[in-house]
Amino acid sequence: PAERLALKDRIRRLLKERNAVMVSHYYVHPDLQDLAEETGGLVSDSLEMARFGRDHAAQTLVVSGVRFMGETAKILSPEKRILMPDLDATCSLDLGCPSAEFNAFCDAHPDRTVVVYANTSAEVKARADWLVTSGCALDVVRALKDQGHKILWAPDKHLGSYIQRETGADMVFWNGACIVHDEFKAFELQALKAEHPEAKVLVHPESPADVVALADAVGSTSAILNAARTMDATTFIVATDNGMLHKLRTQNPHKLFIEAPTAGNSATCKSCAHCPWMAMNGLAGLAQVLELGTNEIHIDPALGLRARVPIDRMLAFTA
Ligand code: CIZ
Ligand code: SF4
Repeated sequence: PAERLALKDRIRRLLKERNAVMVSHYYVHPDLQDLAEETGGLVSDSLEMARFGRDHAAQTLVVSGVRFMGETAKILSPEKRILMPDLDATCSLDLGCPSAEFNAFCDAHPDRTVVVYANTSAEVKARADWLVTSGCALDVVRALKDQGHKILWAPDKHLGSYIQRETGADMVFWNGACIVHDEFKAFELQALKAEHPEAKVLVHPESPADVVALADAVGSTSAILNAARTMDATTFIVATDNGMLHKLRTQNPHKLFIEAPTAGNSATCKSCAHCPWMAMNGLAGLAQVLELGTNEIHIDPALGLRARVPIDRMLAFTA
């Protein structure tokens, strides 16, 4: 604990010395969330992290999250220095959607508008017409459908099929999944609900359809926070990365939050409700990065310009 406090002090001092501001995702360690907020930065989802990074005056931005979040920040602010605590922090959705195969998939469906999730590489974004996060995906797809578009969706199949069920849009899907949300189990969730009949169930739409079907509220991390604040209940079962519990509990100290069940006790569980890549972000790595200026994100400028088009569309749509 003494070491942790010393590291946090060092990070606060270094952020100031470097004129740097920090954004943290809801899924990283509570220490990194608290540091971002205490020092004038932001804790949020990837959409608001991107917007905040773009609009902040600081020329050095520290992104605690996973690789695509740092890349999006760099694409939006090529003149800024973007640092990350650990450059190996990636995402199963990004890894599962290599750009060569993705381009071939798009080539096979030339009549479709390409909508990709933020959790993708710069190369995949560069091929997209629209970028979305879970916070705005429903509204974007609904608007595209109303304008007569047919949609190619990548990479999260669960989020894509949820959006198709909600909007009735004509969609084809890339076959990707988030290893964290894919592990939530409907049968076990039903049993937990029976033990807590008064509880409301909050589910992130990267979860399988049978888990989404048991939800009282389905939505992005921001929507889950909003539901917990406003729903008339004191007990909630939460199906999203358990990093979210920190914000949920600090915003609602008198409410009870229970983690939704995963296949956590089976040998097949790869994540057990916490993203292994988000978990790579730590105080020691962050202090070192600020000290040495290492772990900078670089994006080829021409690629960045192309990848920026669908990101700007999303930011304008949600402004
Ligand atoms: O699961 C993720 O990585 C999420 C929720 C990203 C985001 O959009 O904030
Ligand atoms: Fe990717 Fe899932 Fe981790 Fe989010 S929680 S970064 S979607 S693997």
